[in-house]
Amino acid sequence: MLFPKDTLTREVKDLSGIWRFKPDPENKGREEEWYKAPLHDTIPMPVPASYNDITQDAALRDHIGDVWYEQTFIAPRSWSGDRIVLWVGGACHHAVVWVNGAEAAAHKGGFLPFEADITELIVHGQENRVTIVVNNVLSWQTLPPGRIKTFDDEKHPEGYRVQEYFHDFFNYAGLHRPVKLYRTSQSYIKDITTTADVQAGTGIVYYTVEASRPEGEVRVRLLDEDGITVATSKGSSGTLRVENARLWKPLQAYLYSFHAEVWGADGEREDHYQLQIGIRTVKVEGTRFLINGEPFYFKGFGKHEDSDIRGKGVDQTVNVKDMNLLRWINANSFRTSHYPYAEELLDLADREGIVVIGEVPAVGFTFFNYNDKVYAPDKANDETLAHHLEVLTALIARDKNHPSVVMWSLANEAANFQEESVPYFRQLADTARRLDPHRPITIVQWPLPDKCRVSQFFDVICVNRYYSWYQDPGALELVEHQVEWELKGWFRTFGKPVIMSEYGADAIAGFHQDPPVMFTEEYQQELLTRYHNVFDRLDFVIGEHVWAFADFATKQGITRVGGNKKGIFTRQRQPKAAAHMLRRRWSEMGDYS
Ligand code: GCB
Repeated sequence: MLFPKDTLTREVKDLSGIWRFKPDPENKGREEEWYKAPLHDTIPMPVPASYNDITQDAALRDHIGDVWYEQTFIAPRSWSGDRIVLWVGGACHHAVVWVNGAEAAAHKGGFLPFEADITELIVHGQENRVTIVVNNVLSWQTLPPGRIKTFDDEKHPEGYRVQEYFHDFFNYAGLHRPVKLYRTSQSYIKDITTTADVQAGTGIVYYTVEASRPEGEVRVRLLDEDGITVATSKGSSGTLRVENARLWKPLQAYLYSFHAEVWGADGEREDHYQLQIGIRTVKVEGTRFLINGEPFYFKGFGKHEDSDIRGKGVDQTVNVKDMNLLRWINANSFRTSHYPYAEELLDLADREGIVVIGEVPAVGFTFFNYNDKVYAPDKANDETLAHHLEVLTALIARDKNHPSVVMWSLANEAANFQEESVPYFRQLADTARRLDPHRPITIVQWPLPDKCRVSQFFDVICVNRYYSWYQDPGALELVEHQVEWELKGWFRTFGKPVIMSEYGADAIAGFHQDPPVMFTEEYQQELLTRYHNVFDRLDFVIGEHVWAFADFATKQGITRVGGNKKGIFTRQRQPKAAAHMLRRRWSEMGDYS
């Protein structure tokens, strides 16, 4: 599926803005067919945004179940005869879409787009109605997982229930990404796949263009940043050669425009689509992560899509600010913890040369108890695996052409110390390699190396660990000993390069104490510094991603005071003391290592 774009043949109408919104606390809307007629008693709701923090109503913030969105649009008369598609960038977590009362699409999974051909459902030159029901319930068969807990005791009112989930970030919900309408001709480009190689300075781009009408003639052009055509080709798959190619490099991005067109026998251009691509290679060799054959050291963060008021709603203002902060702090990378981020952010990362590890929303498949089986028929079962595979496939399909994305992360902190997880992750790893043989894969670890049963399937070991925080809280003097012991254990056991993909401490901006104590800015800075001392003496460590980029909202609980405060920036994107330390360190380390 291609991101909706204006091109020489396509036109996009963005339906973002204020939608009519109605919570459905009794979950009766589907049965009463609320989509059949305009919704009544609605409140205004911005799209894209999470609905949770928009009103003053705690019941809406903590709502479990369906909410309804409605918008009207005019399909221009000039579009009649064309193929009209409705694209939903992300509906957290399940959605059904109706157009003028007829079902157009149903989708499970909150972090990836879906679309529907609605050509037959709309009336041109008149108002059309789109209704979307969005449901936020998490179960063992969703990514991320969760479960509804109902109380059957006298202490709770009858029917009282809560949504439990096993990750800390708040379960924001709603239409988090734009909703767009676009038109193509009836003969159109369905998908484009590009991969690149470099041979003695010549850039080689292999491409495949999948057209809806196989007899259409496919023509392809590659333009440099000055708009000069550097290579052309014909046919639905082929090779483009670029002499003296400018490579896409970390923090020094160079993007070529890849243009694909489908032409009809009558000499008419039927469809045109363009992609920004980079010529670069990625490979793991021994203990090195090579980008264009040069060792790359990951400096950066685990992030979240999270900001005040809009929750997980895409906001390009926040996205550009975040990119600027990454450059300011001399970071070169981030992980899309713990779910695929909006493609709008990946476009910025492509442009800025920020390296990305793309993660599937498989977070929380663990209990911190070795004996409680997670990969079991009543929890993460065959249906869960099928969905996990489906989401992985959709993620690779969406992001495969982004030069910034260099590795796939298939899960965060799964119970892969359990024997039953082995076939589960073997299948996922095999699938990722088959779908994308060009990018390394990883899984982000929680168990210790001697307990992990799946790292043999992956190229890079990513480790999350919170010494002197969740373990031995306050004991900064233990950090170096423990980090070194563990990281050496990973290398000894699997012989693969290691990224510390999470480490950190909560710091409440403005809290100070020396000698450092937990929750102060001094403690956060001191803890990170001690981790760094270890990384600097271990050759097989190829990266450090601090947890987290910015403070973020969490579910309420006794370990969180107004959210997770492990951010190096506050939620409002202001630096804590550790930001200045990281900025110095990462500047001194240079661009690559
Ligand atoms: C983790 C998780 C991350 C949490 C973090 C924490 O291991 O991967 O999602 O936010 O710990 O701060 O507890």
